[in-house]
Amino acid sequence: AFEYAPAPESRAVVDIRSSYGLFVDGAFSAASDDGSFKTVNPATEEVLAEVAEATEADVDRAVRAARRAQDKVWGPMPGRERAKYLFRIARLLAERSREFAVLETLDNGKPIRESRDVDVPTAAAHFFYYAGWADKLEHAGYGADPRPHGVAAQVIPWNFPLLMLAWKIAPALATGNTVVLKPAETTPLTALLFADVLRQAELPPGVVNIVTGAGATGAALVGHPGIDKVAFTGSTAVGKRIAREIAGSRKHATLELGGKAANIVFDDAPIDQAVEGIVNGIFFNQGQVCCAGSRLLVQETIAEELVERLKSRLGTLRVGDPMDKNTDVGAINSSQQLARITELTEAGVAEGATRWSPACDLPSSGYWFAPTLFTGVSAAHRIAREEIFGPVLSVLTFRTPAEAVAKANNTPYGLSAGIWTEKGSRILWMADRLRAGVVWSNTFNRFDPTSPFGGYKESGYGREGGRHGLASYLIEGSTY
Ligand code: TXE
Repeated sequence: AFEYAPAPESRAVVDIRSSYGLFVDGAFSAASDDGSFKTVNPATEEVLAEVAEATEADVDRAVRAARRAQDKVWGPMPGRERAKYLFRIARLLAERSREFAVLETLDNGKPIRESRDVDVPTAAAHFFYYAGWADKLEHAGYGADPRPHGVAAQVIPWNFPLLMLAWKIAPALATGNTVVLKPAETTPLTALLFADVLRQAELPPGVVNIVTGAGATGAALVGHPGIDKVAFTGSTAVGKRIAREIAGSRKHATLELGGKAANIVFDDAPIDQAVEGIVNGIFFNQGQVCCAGSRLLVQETIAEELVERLKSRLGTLRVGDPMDKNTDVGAINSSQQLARITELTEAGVAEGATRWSPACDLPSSGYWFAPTLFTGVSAAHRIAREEIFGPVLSVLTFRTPAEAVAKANNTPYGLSAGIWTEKGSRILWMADRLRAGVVWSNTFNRFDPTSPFGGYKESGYGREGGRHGLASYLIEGSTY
């Protein structure tokens, strides 16, 4: 069901309306003050659509609808009935995957190959996976009849708009919660197409509500007294603000925040495979990935050779039109994000690191950043410490496994890490000592609905995915 002919030549594949409303209580409507904002194609700066900007009154209406639906319909519904809806949603996502892939690429700027092969199928896989849990919650490990929190506020970012929606909505619905979700302001369109899927699936009104808008809408939602549980993915700065705001309230929260992952390559690593893994680790989705392998830690003995190999591989990356199925690196999502990447890379040069990019012609309109490699990076440099969230790799070296661990852990973040070596015992030794929620070995950026994902330290708390992902939506499973 996930296969379809690639090469969607144009946006004719998906019907993009000129304006979109909020999705509340099963219907689309304008904002209470008729306010709206524009969403653009970051590859062209062309306006794709005008989208309603939810006010506090709209958020209130959405939370009330979610509460009614939880009390009257979704909460009392047996798990096996909820499962039917989730399976239906999963099937519809798979059937309409081409529309979703094209719309995601137009609104986000990511290569169509990624939205087609990763974002959309993995989103559908999450609904299939959690559909399977809905009637088996007694096996989740939280007692015979675990209870949902009630109404969940879910705020998501722009880097994986549909996939983050699936990570949030699927476990919430499987456990009997209802939802008010706010997509990011630069990528609202696949969430609104998803609302159409919900209507097709005949999900009862109010079970999922989608309020579009910027940070103020998110703040109104998270702060609403009718919310029982908050799930946030985004910047560490906003995550901390949310944690402060709900401290002392009855709300539970999970926060999935930034990262600065180390991708650690030992001298016995299968080098060709490692080069591909490093490239995938930092250039997948233009590096706009919380778990991106943005710090390459390479063993000193092979550093020179690996950097040379990386440079020649970077020279073959195709940067440009995200709708071209051969494109490897697409557009940066917004002008703000481009400005942030530019500022941090300029700081890298100013602080003394050596910058290198392959020759590539970037389109004249849209938001673009060439794949970039920094050598001569020290741990004190901003490019080694701060999340850049762009196609920028900083190379550092180490001599011993213990030094690799120390350098990898020398960050306020702790979301993910990668290890490349032929030695199984070394993988286990390292994984035990790395302060990261996810550790990949001889691969990177693999996502699977059965595996928990989440951070240590300033990367947040709580886990999404797998059986662990049910916990934060159940009273008996929640510790936060
Ligand atoms: O994030 P924000 P931004 C990192 C990445 C990036 C930086 C800034 O380093 O460069 O954050 O990105 C909503 N109350 N990540 O500014 O603002 C907002 O509308 C409630 C890593 O885009 O955190 C959007 O829906 N919600 C990250 C969502 O929060 C608020 C993914 C994320 O936006 C709010 C994204 C408020 N006060 C950025 N203010 C990851 N973990 O993957 C904003 N929002």
